[in-house]
Amino acid sequence: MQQKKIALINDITGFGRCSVAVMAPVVSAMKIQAVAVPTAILSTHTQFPEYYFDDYTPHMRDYIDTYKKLDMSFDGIATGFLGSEEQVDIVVDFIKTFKKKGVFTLVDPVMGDYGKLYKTYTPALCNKMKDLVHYADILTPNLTELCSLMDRDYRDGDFSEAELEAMCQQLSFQGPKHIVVTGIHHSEKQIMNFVYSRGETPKTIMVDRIGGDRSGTGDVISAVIAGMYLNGHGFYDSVKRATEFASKCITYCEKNKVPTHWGLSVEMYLRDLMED
Ligand code: PXL
Repeated sequence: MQQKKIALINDITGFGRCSVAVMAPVVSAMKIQAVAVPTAILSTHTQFPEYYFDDYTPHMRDYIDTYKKLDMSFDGIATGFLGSEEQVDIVVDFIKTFKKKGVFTLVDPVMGDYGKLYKTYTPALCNKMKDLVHYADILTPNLTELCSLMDRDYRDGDFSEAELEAMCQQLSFQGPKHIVVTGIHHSEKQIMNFVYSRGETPKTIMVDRIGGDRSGTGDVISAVIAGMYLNGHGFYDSVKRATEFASKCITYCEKNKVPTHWGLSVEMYLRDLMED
């Protein structure tokens, strides 16, 4: 049997365990080959007070062209942090070229958190991100990103399950069969993940809130979902495994006083993801 390959269209950030830096080891542990397609190169992620940001847009077409010429194929495509509006067009072209029958696309519409957009995400870029939704099989927004995609006010993150279902249903009509809204503030003690699959009753997965929010958590969760799904698991089981893995890493970080912007210590538990 051939090993599976996933294209990770995302930034490469040296310090802070986000995007490719954390997604590649996670999918590798799940026996899937990670192929990085960089969107930007950063020294640290944008939650640090200082970071070097090199937009990779001018090089992406040539980079991707070699994969076209080599007639390369992928089993999955996962997109994340994008650095410019033009990149969305490049990513759409990538998906159109490589999304052959049976290939799935996970779009993590990375744009912001806690009701606020990241510094590099202009309103125009956020608007453009809506184009990508049409190409997703799986969409993994947090509540901030869901609201931004739906042009809804964040309202301090206070949404009922019926409202979440209605928003997911509307988004699902645009393309993605599966949507998980991650990291919803449910109570002081718990975080809710809202799992929606078109035509099915939505389910929630509750996880205990352990300390403050940690950057890179969404990237770890997306990577585990992509890996599980590629390995033949259902969407709900994939999300469950992803949230359990992230919780375990977060517990370790809390116990060991890892600063919240250093990302999750996935290295400690990669072994757990290795299945036969
Ligand atoms: O984890 C999301 C993310 C990805 N990539 C970069 C980021 C962030 C969040 O801040 O700055 C560069």
